[in-house]
Amino acid sequence: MRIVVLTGGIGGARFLKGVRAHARSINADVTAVVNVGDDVRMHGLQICPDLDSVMYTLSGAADPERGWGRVGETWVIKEELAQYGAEPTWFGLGDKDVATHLVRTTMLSAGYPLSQVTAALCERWQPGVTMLPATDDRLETHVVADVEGERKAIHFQEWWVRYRGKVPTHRFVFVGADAAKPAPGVLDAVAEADVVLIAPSNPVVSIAPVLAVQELKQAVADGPAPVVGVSPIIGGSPVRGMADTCLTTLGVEVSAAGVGRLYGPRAEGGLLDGWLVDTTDEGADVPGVNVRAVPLWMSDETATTAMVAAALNLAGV
Ligand code: FO1
Repeated sequence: MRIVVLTGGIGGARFLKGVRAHARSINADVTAVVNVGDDVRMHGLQICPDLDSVMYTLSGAADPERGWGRVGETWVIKEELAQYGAEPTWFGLGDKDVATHLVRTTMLSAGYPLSQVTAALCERWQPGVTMLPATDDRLETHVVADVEGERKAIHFQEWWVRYRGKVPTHRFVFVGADAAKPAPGVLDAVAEADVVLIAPSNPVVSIAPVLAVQELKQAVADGPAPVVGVSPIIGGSPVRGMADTCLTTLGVEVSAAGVGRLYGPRAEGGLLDGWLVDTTDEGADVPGVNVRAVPLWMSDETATTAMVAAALNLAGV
């Protein structure tokens, strides 16, 4: 069996641990199609937060509290940069993490596409799933917000890290999306998939930038594989992060049903055949979509693996 997961962010990385565990138990292959909208160039380095969160989390190298960056990290480079007053000082680059960005930036500068760079980094980390960026092209999430007394578009990382999303926010723009093509292997993976899962990631800034790659979204919507999503909202709140702020900005109800309706039923041009919600959201109404309520707290890998089994069961695979 072939499982494809659309994913981004820290929650998505944690979800993938359960997907990998369940896949191993049924001898299935997993391909993670990972958001690149968070990617940012800082201090001359190309940083890919969601790809790195997946790679580090699946290889046990991620800091379990932060969910991003490396466990046992040191911050000498960050402190030295601050001593030079080298902006941005609000974005923390760990010393071990910098090595990843140096290798990635060197390979990108030599002309390797991000998908090949990711495969090269995974040689070391062996995540146990195939990791594909949604696109090798430039695609960046920018946020139109009122900051320092003016309305302007800032990079997602500045919105997320510097301002913590605590500024009047008006729009999310996926710069480059209209020209972005699916990375090599993505369309084949979707075409050959027995099931496509949408991870419980932030629907607005982690999943939407993946779906902004039009050919990718169309391939999922038109593909033969059943599509089952997992709600990132439990009992009206996101498990972590700022999905509530993001959904409110879009005028979408902050609920399991609201996100299910955002992705929409496949029969009406949307993506979903099935929608997994937490037991507290039993009865969530998503017209045209098969909704099932199971425990969705990813308290540990066993709980996450049970969620994945429920998702595949809902997909009928
Ligand atoms: N998140 C923070 O809250 N503060 C940081 O200083 C920070 C640095 C950072 C460096 C590399 C990296 O891969 C991720 C980093 N993140 C940081 C997390 C990042 O903003 C998020 O992981 C995603 O972009 C949102 O899911």
